[in-house]
Amino acid sequence: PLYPIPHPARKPFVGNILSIGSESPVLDMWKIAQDLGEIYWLDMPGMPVIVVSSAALVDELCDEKRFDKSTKGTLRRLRALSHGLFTSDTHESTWSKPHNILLANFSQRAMQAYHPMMLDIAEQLVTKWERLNFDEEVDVVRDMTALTLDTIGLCGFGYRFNSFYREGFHPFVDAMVRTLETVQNRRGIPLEELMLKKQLAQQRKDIRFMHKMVEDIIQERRQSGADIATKPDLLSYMIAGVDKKTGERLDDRQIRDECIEFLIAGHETTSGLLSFALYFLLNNPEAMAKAQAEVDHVFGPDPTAKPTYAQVNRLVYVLQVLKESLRMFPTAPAIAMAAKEDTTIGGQYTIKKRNMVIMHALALHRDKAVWGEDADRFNPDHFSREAERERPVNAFKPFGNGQRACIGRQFALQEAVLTLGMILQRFDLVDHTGYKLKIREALTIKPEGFKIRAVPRDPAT
Ligand code: MNH
Repeated sequence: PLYPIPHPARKPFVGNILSIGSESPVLDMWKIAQDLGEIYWLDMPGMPVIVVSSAALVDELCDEKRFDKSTKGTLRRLRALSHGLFTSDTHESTWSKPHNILLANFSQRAMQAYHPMMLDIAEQLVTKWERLNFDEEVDVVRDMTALTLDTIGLCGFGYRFNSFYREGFHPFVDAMVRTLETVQNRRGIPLEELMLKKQLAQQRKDIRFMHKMVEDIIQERRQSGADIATKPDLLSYMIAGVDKKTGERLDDRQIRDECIEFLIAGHETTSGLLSFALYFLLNNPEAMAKAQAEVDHVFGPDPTAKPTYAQVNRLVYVLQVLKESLRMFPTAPAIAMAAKEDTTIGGQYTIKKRNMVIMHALALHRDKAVWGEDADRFNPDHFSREAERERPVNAFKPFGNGQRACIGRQFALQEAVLTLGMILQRFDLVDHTGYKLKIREALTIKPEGFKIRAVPRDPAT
């Protein structure tokens, strides 16, 4: 029915739901794109889903006059936990108000205020690694998750999850991970609520727990009398901020939901990025050597010196490494969009307003038409200044699009450059298991079971 858009063979009743496993839907969609090309559609429960993956067609999706973010499905279900920036539709005040209030606090200039807190957590990571014995290894995803979670907890609302002082994670994190899993397991098929009865009861309990904990943090902050001057974190900005358009502030419920959404949107994506970057550096000795030489040059000869904010911003090659990792494996590998009115793309494909359109960033980032013949090869030179200037603007989309793009992108890159810089400053890394990449997909993607050794560098070299 969506002719001439191609589609894979369907089964009676279930359509294409079996082509897309719940284990790795986005990777499955990537495989189908390799067979069917830049656009195809899937017959999914409730609606057809159109998957778009070429630079030429994605460029049209990025036209905000014609397309917008869609919250159908997973994001809509997440609203039981939080209804804020990330899960709202663009026309809702739960998007525009926090967006207007917070945008300045995520600008490049605002990052300086977070530097001491980011450094605090990054030091905990490298201290842990320094104290490992020669026969102990690093669980990369675990430690990167600890780092990003603790960083957003501290910069977000002055709370220490203290993940480097525990065996597992803080109970809040367990509740959040369970809730995200349950939300993702739902696919809108009949009888689902019955099948998931136990999980849904657990979810209600988890949500009550998370709400209460963040409400208490907000209340404590209000009673403490701390403000932007004494505690420059996102919570202070949200309490003080006024939306210039409406003259309104955020109420405590909205602030609570934003705090929760920073955790959801901000920690897995950044930890996946750092994990993939380490994976690629270990598999590309030349890039590793170049990155480490840059760090030595910028941070200076003392391997224990604390990097300053200005130094972090001079690590341009380290930033290229991180961007190239995000190109190869964007940790938020696909996003949902919809047409504002029925429209046509590629001069021939009709997109109805009710269709869900998946912008497949991972597939887009491998389009040889814009990335060249070496699109599948890790090469930080893809992000040299000249290469960036010459490439079409919408060829690289790890952070989503337009006004609905990631508000935390400078924050994530600042944190990632600082952390990767400090790791390279202090350690030589060893892939002692000869790790073979295996990607685990939840809402985001990560290298599963990736373990390394971190050998403290000799201060003399
Ligand atoms: Mn983040 C939106 C990717 C780090 C907070 N983020 C998005 C979107 C993508 C994304 C893609 C768009 C989603 C959609 O269209 O449905 N985010 C990332 C990646 C990283 C990341 C790849 C790290 C690398 N994000 C962060 C961090 C924070 C954050 C860190 C918080 C400090 N992200 C958000 C919020 C939104 C968002 C909030 C929703 C913004 C909006 O809709 O206005």
